[in-house]
Amino acid sequence: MTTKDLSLTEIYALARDTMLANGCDDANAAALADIVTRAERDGSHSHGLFRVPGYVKALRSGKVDGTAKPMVSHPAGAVVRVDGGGCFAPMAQSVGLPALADVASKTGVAALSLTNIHHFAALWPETEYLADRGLVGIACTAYMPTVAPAGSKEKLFGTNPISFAWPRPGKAPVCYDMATSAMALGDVQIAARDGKTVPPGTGLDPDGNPTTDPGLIAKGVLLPFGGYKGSAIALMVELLAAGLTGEAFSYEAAENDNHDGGPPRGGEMVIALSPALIAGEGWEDHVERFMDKLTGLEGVRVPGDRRHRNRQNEGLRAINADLLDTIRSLS
Ligand code: NDP
Ligand code: PYC
Repeated sequence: MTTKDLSLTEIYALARDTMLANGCDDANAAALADIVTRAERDGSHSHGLFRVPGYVKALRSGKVDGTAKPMVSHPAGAVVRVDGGGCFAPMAQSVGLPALADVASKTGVAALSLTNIHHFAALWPETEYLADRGLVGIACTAYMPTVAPAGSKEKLFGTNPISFAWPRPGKAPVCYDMATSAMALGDVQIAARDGKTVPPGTGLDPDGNPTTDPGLIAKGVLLPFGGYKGSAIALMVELLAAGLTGEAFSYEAAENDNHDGGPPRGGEMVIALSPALIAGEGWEDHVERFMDKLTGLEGVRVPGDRRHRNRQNEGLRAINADLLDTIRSLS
């Protein structure tokens, strides 16, 4: 694979200029460029610049409104709702997350229901936003049918990611962020692009046969991680991100979508909990003693550590050269 080196400033400018050239206003372009840059900074490669062509397709087809102004409301005590007005998710989060953190810090628990949004990014930015403010964060979103529920060979679930972050004052949070499929679709697509195989158990070809060819899996179905257990979590994500927000289940998102290659309209559920208010004084030390036990075990690493280590490096990032050419041709 040929790559070209870009600084984080250059990555931000490329993403922002591409969004501006395709109908975004300053605020929407900045929100998107920020999320793309943070993904590249942390090494979330399947959800950084790789997603920009899809974002542009959604803007050009008119599916996404690059000038949307998301509206925040408070329909019930600890419930925050954002109507994204058809924006990409980061724009809606930019107004929803501060409101969520504010309520959870006062009440101990709060839920943010994001609707009328298009999510194509990683979810750790949402949960780490909360952890950076002393709150536990849980976020999930659905997608379009990509994954066969356990027992079936037919796709119904999205790749349905879920992220969890736990605050560690003075340290990077514990944070996992994972598709509930055996592999994220973006990583399957990147493996296909780079001519690699994927591990057995990742998915089935269009005839329902197991395969390690990512190109065939992209045309067939992905499997949930961990069999029926991952399938149950994917089911929970459908219910929280669509049932609880009132937005589209993955199958409804596909029915409503114009299939331009960009993210479909859907919802996201973000939950915030305050350990200071729920556990009370001393929660930090109590948890750190547990974390010491965990990290004292040979072979264990804390989820999020790889990204947080990458984040310390402010240097150049190697970007796929063909992807760069594609993105530059979009302005
Ligand atoms: P990975 O399988 O790469 O990683 C999942 C989590 O496990 C990460 O938090 C990772 O931490 C952690 N982890 C990995 N290896 C270890 C290890 N050996 N020990 C402890 N923890 C470990 O993620 P996925 O491929 O499942 O998902 C990739 C991204 O795709 C996610 O950011 C997700 O949000 C995004 N996505 C978005 C969708 C959307 O609709 N918007 C749909 C599906 C996925 P670390 O990062 O530090 O390696
Ligand atoms: O990687 O599975 C994925 C994905 C779907 C939507 C955004 N990312």
